[in-house]
Amino acid sequence: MAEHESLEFGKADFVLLDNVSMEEFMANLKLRFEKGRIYTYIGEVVVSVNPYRAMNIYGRDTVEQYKGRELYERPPHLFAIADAAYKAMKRRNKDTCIVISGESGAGKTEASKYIMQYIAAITNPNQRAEVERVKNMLLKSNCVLEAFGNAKTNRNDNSSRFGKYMDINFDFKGDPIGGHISNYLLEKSRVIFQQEGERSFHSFYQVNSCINDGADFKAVADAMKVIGFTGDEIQTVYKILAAILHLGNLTFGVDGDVTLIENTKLVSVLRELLSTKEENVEKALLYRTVATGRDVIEKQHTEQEASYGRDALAKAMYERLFCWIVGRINDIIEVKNYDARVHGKNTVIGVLDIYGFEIFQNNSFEQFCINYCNEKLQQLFIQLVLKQEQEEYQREGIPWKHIDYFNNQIIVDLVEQQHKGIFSVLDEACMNVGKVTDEVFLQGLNGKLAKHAHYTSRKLSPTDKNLEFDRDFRIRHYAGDVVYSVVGFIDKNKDTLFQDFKRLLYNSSNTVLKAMWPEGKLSITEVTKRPLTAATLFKNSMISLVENLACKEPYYVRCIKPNDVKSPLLFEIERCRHQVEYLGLLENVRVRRAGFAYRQTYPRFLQRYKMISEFTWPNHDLPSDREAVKKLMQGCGFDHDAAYGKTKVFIRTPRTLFSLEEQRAEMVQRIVLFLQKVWRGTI
Ligand code: AOV
Ligand code: MG
Repeated sequence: MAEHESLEFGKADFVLLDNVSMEEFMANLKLRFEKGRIYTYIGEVVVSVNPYRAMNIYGRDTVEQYKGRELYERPPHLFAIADAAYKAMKRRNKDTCIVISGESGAGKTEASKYIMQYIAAITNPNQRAEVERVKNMLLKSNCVLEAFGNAKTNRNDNSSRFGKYMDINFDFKGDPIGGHISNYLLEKSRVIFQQEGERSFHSFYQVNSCINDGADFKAVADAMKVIGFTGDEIQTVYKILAAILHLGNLTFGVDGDVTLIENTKLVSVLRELLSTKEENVEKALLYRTVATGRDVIEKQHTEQEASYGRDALAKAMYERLFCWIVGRINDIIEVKNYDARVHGKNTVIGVLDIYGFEIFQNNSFEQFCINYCNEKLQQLFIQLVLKQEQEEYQREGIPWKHIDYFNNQIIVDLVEQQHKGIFSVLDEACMNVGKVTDEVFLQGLNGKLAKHAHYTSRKLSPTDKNLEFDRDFRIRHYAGDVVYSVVGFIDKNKDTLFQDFKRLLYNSSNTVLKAMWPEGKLSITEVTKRPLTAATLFKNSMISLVENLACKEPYYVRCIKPNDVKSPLLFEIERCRHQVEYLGLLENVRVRRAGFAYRQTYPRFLQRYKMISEFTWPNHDLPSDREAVKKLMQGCGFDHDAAYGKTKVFIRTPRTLFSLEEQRAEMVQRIVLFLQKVWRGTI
């Protein structure tokens, strides 16, 4: 429990509620929000409510208050979680990760930045120049990635349109020496289309330097310089942005049976920006090269195909640019010349900040992927916090009354299962030799999933008012129902980009641009492999992300959005209750409350604490380590706070562990003094 807060701010840890009920949970959350206490614990999980106003709780003085402290010594804060992850990494050599979840606009990205700031602030006490440089680059990379990967949506003015997982590497001293960023599926369709009230990626407005965005332009360009992008590289980045903007203005027409570009002046501009030949630009926009058997022919686009190609090019250029930026940052920040034999284990803290669950007026393939990603993270939370925990008590023979929770594995399967899952049906529809349309895909879904409790469609539920159109299908997600329109799924999944564009850009005399398109090197007859679909790529990347997180010691931040109008004053109780429900927070409290904060195998426990008890120091003569630990705990008066499993001792409250640690430190000190005396011969 955080002791330094008076009760007028409510309970600092939901575990301390008198009754674990939704009413009490919500009353506490609301009270704390209204008193400006935006963080509350559930054990080691931080629940955060977006304050929608600047809070004076992230400064140097606050950092000092949390540095090196135990979690429950100070009021709940992100810094305490960051410190706990850092300590686990440093003291126990554990790779850790901080998983930040919550719906769009709940405060994940802000939280991830504060966590990184905290880690930067508490490390490198010796001010080593190299470490300072790395820290600076890690912090600056956020600014660049946000400019290119975030956009205003109807849910959040600075919404992440890509998923980000950042590993920070530490040396044996606990100082950051590098990092690595993994990015997940950028919502590139935003380049060519935005829903009403939304914008494209921030970067476009920054090059155009319209209101407010001019200063950001300078900040981003400066950040790129600091990170180590060359002048040529930065210039190319802005040329590509300009080229994409011009592509957006390019229109096609027809003259007889010839497709042509209406505003040909733009072709010269594009040639200039992309350092290619003018005729090649025009040709790539109007024709595609196809191999028929041994022959290679040039086939003219219809007007519609040309427009499709133009849009695909704009999206692909932006996506490549984004991935290239991430790749360049990785080249620069990755750990070099680390020799584990000399430097000890290189450990990492991973920070995951991904796009949150979202429901828009119109939900398409992108929302489907984003929401699937949130299902995966919820499943990870369930596995690590609700399921494994309870299974371990049972395995160890600790008396335990099972706490029920909604397991969303069924929805994860609905999306990703082989053969039957939605992604499989989609891929199958894309491979169809005959007609490949969104409708065929929808028929496939209806055929395979008609009986699934979490799937329905207009065809299956014709009287359902929420399913307005024939193209609609609905998924009952863990966080709520979302109606998706099937329109565009096939195209977005196939993600076709004519080879001619790849060759065009590969043949650019701008070496930075050329490097983004290595496969343009292949001639038409050499391209044989069908590329993986967008859905398959995304699914694979999500599965490997979850595997990566699961092998680290996880820390959780669960973000809640208090209202939909970005108000610092409004705590919409129903809106919040819904989030508390689907995040499984009440179940989290129940498991935590009935459960144990700490566990350790008997031999390892003895190894660490045996010196604090006369029964176990230096060795015990009890029949088993289990008995010895029991005796030790009884002797210290902690027996009431412990349970003894088959192989492990479980300790309920962190405070007991803290006392054990204190006693151990005291004994170690005494033993050292004693040994020194022996050494000097004074005993
Ligand atoms: P998200 O990352 O969870 O949404 P953000 O972190 O971008 O949400 O937060 C949205 C906005 O809420 C920010 O731009 C701030 O204005 C405000 N905000 C959030 N946290 C704080 C805080 N601790 N203090 C002050 N203001 C805050 V999304 O990326 O859309 O899923 O996909
Ligand atoms: Mg975000």
